[in-house]
Amino acid sequence: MAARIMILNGPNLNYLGIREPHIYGSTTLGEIEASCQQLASYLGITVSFHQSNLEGELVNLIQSAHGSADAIIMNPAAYSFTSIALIDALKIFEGPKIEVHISNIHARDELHRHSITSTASTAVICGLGPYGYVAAILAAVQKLGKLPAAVPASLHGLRATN
Ligand code: CA2
Repeated sequence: MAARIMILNGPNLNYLGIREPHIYGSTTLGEIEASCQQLASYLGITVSFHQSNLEGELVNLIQSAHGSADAIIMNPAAYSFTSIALIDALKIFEGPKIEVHISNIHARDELHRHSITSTASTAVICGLGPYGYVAAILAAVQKLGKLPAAVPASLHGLRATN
């Protein structure tokens, strides 16, 4: 069965490419989704892509991933720094959970530096801009062991268990 990835985006990310391009770049969320869908068809996987400004809606989506997605990729945006509800929901999901930030949160101000949701994530990717979503898809599909055999061996990883 093809790998199914759910990609979640938190509050205000619908303004990507429209406001504050000096911090978050000029790529829109629609363009990020298009690049994720393009990679998904290349890899033979499915991607469902969502954005919500509401914490409870993100919790509902994570809960709905049970049985409908094999991995979750999430940019929780501002909820990264506040949301116990997202942590609890993520902990219940058993598959790979990859947190993505467009900016390098470690190089940001005190308010934007300490992600608490990352404690419930398998891995964190930050500072790569929109390419972080591409890297996260590759990593999630590799972790699921569902990369096509035809991709270069290096993308499969050095050990089957890593
Ligand atoms: O770098 C990221 O992806 C962030 O998750 C973005 C969050 C920020 O709170 C995190 O520290 C890092 C902010 C998302 C708000 O998105 C906007 C997009 C355009 C203009 C204004 C806000």
